[in-house]
Amino acid sequence: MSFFKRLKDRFVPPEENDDLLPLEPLDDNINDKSAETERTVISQPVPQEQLKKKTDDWDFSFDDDDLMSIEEFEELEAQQIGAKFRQGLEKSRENFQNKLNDLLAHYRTVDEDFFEALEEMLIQADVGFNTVMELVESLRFEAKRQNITETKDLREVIVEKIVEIYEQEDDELQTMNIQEEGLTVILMVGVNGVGKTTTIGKLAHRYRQQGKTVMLAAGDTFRAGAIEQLQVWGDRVGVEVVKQNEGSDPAAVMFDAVNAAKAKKVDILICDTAGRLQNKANLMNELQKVKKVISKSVPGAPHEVLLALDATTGQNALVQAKAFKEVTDVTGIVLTKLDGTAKGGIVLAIRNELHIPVKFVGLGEKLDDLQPFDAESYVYGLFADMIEASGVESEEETTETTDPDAG
Ligand SMILES: Nc1nc2c(ncn2[C@@H]2O[C@H](COP(=O)(O)OP(=O)(O)OP(=O)(O)O)[C@@H](O)[C@H]2O)c(=O)[nH]1
Ligand SMILES: [Mg+2]
Repeated sequence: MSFFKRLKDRFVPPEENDDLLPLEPLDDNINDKSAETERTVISQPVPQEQLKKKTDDWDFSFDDDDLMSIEEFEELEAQQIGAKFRQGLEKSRENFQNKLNDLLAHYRTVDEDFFEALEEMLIQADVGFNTVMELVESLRFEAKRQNITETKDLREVIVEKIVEIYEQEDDELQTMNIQEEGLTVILMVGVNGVGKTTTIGKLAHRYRQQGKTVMLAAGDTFRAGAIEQLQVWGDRVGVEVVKQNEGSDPAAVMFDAVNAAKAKKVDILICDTAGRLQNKANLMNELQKVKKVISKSVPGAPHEVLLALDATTGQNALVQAKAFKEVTDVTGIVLTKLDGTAKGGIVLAIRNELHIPVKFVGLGEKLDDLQPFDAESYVYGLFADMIEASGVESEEETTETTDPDAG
């Protein structure tokens, strides 16, 4: 099966399923006050102890006539994820798709001029110099191997190579290190304003939806209003926030929080920290102190140190990541505000040049706009129209197929 066809089958709902879509958004914008009031009526958070008890006693022996099968559920879920990436990457898609189509129209034959123009296009989309060189080199090779002479026949190969270049790194690291037994501690770090606190709120929501109990630690004692901001998220998602006064020692907050989480047998503790500039040594050292306090109370913790990077800052995000990587073991990146940039290629640069997996991407400001990163969902978001149009096109061109394995 062709690569585009596979993506299409995975993410695009078949015609007859149209009545199931568009899917209801899980939640509304935090700034939308009217929706806020309405939501509190419909979805009062269940107290966590109750939730835990409830999921423990669940009775699965009900009549299953109205239930969808696991396969149907997974299909619907994939389509929902596809729709999220499609929506969140709209700006980048306009950029990537249009430019690629322009290139293919301008350069009809596969030659050095075409590859150079492609390199330039990808570099402008923040893919990162080294990654672009590697990508285009493998395209040159593939074009030769498959004897592709017309650029239009390279379209699918280009998209496929993007996935390959992302996935060549170790796959195991991609998933979150969530403990099956006992407490998991997640530490969120990053410079000011990148979206740490918002991401914590979204993450807490995600884990709550999976039936886990969650607690938050208000480790940003530095910025005025930071503790209140986290508390708003805590109230919204229905999870407890451990906090002290503004100006207190963040390591002391973490100490309290870890002990409270252990005592209450919470599944996941997510710790907020103050935004810090990567070139301020004292603040960076403070992170090490916070980490030490956590690991003393829970051996092996923090299980994840997530670095939030703002996708709209482009190559600067790479500079930040390098600096944080030097002082602390960053286990994953949360790339926020991907919806706000047309240069979504930054994902590839991060993965390929830093060797840190992008674990989540922020695709908007709503609660369910934080999605686990997945290379295929990402390229679907970047090239959705092209992918969706692909079958139709090839039906028209069946006689012209260049795939040596076809027929
Ligand atoms: N569009 C969009 N906006 C986002 C996303 N993630 C965060 N934001 C916005 O980014 C702004 C800053 O987010 P915060 O969560 O306060 O950032 P922070 O890193 O905690 O900032 P400090 O506490 O000041 O260091 C807010 O207006 C968020 O709504 C995203 O994925 N997409
Ligand atoms: Mg914050």
